[in-house]
Amino acid sequence: MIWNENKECMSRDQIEALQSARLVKVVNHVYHNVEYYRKKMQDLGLEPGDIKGIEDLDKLPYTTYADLRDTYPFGLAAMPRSELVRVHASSGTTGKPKVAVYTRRDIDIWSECVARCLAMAGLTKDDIIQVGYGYGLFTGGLGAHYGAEELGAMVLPMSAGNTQKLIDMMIDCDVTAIACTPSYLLHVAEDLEKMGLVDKIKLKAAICGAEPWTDEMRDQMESRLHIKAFDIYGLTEMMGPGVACDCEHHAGLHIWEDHFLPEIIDPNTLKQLPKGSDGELVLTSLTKEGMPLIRYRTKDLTSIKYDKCECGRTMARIQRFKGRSDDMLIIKGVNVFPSQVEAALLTIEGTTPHYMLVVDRVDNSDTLEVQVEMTDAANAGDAASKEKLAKTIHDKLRQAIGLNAKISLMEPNGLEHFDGKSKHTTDKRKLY
Ligand code: DLL
Repeated sequence: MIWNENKECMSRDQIEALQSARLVKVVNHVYHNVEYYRKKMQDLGLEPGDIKGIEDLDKLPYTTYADLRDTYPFGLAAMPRSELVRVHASSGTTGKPKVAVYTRRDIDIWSECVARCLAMAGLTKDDIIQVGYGYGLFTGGLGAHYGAEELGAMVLPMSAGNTQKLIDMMIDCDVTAIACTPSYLLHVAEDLEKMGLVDKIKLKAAICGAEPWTDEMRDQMESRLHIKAFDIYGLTEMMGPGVACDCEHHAGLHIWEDHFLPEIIDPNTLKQLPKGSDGELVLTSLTKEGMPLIRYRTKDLTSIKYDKCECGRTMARIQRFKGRSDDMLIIKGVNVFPSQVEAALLTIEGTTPHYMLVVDRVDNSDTLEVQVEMTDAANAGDAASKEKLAKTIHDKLRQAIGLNAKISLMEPNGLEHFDGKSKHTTDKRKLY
């Protein structure tokens, strides 16, 4: 089912006319209400009147994580505090998270975007949807929740973590759809199989995202749980889940172009690339009031297809993600930057800045091992002092990144040292 046919099936001319009108409006909005943007534009000698439509997009400055960090927490808010009704956040490269703020209308638009995605997965008001994304500052839980309510479905706000309860409720309440990370769904599948309960579930669809996943993972979910699995994309800075989602043809993720204006740029030259090229996805908020972002560099590497999809929707499709242009890892759905680990290690006596994050997936669950070189003094200590050091590192990292890592203490020079740009991650999961 198409949730909003008037918008999702517009002709390319209509889409571009709407985008141009909305771009002019949002540029005026940020110029007049966000000092940071006004200054950025003035530094380039730009005035709002210079932007007449999407053909002028590349005159505008980019926005990056650094801009969010410099203005943390509310420096990019474009509405008075009294109009802002919600805050969400996600990890940044160092201590400060990326914060997003929303007006009531922003939440309504977000809900519609997610409702469109759920409808694309074949769901209606008759469905019973379990939300297994985390509720809280993370956008996954509340984003999927509001979208499911907008659809009119019945929502079970489970959050992530208690798999036994999720399975019990899934069976007792005849749950027909689940929204959670793809790795968590495979974990649920495994538990259902172990308990011999796969035949007892009524699940027909899963809406999975927040981390990269593969076609092979989709095949596994579909064959083991007898469901259809859909890919949903989004990021806190732009809104949360529901920026894009794939339809039953799985030919890319339809991006809601009436709310987000996509471009692909070369992450090295920062030049806009022709349609269809591979590069970094850059998004401009077209309708957000609370904190619209202009040309936000997502760091996600992909390409975009603009031809009409067999499903009838005309909205462009983001192709399979090919990686990121920074070193962010997504572990158990949590965004982790090596720099966060490094900052934590620097505060612990006995460690050096030589470390490696080794990520793997064992029994469908992500694992993180942090290998850390000790100083000579720490290395000379006895087993008890090393155990204490490993525990201190574990606890500090848990505080810094919210994950339990296995800590492997290495002897001095036990890890490779780099002359040029150092490499701090080894990802064995092959997700891209
Ligand atoms: O992960 C929002 C979300 C929640 C999306 C629930 C889908 C479902 P952040 O925590 O800000 O927001 O992380 C955003 O996660 O830039 C991508 O690198 C990655 N990501 C999100 N969805 C997908 C996906 C949420 N479907 C970052 N495929 C993004 C690949 C994804 N990567």
